[in-house]
Amino acid sequence: MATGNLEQSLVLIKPDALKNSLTGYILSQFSEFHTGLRFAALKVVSVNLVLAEEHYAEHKGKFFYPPLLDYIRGYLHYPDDPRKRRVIAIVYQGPGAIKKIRDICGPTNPHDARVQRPGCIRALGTVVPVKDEEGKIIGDRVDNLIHASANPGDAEREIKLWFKPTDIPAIMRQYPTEINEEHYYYKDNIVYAEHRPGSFCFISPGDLVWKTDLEALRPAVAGKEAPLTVSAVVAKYLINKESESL
Ligand code: 3AN
Repeated sequence: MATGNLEQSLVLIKPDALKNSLTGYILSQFSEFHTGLRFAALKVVSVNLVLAEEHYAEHKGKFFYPPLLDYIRGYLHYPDDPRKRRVIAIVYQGPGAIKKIRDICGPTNPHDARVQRPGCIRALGTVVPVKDEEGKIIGDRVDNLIHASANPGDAEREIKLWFKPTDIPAIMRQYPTEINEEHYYYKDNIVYAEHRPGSFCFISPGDLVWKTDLEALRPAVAGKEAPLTVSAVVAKYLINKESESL
């Protein structure tokens, strides 16, 4: 877990922020000049279902979980334009990165944000009623423009979920890596040590991978219980592959 001067945080500029052309504004709020934080990694991501489910795993079962998945995947803001369904994923690094970024984002709910921290990024967000199948309002959907890691443990989990080690310059990598020596193939939420029809090889010998991913893959291919789900390892290897159904 990275701390001190090297602390890292994952920021996601979500589809509602992109739709409202707030990217430049958000980046300027986090600029090194204002925050002392630096980019460690950045990419444009078409969010696959596996990645969305893993990112929001803690909310599984809550009424807002299904719309939350549609939201982060861009379906709510771009129902008719799949090309625009994406988020910008950024790793920031620097002293107190997590708290600095959370302070600039503000409270989760935009209504609270406007009252408690006028001027914060999420004060520009919105709240939309969620209805059940009969049309009855069952709560609110929170469109709050931006995600930011809540604590060092979440930052580590989220950065390793969205980024491969090689997406981050070596000198800025904060979590242990390993050179892999096996082949790992994936199909339908199962990892194999050998090729199976319809599977694809997502890690090959010589690839640099997160140590914790290998610690999960080794037992997973042996059919044993692993410390991490297969989805949490594979999601980043599915990013920006061609199929929306992944
Ligand atoms: P934060 O993003 O401030 O860390 P989390 O992690 O509790 O907040 O929630 C993740 C996302 O889930 C939020 N950004 C928001 O879009 C949605 N969310 C959280 N709590 C609620 C809620 N009570 N009702 C509707 N949506 C929520």
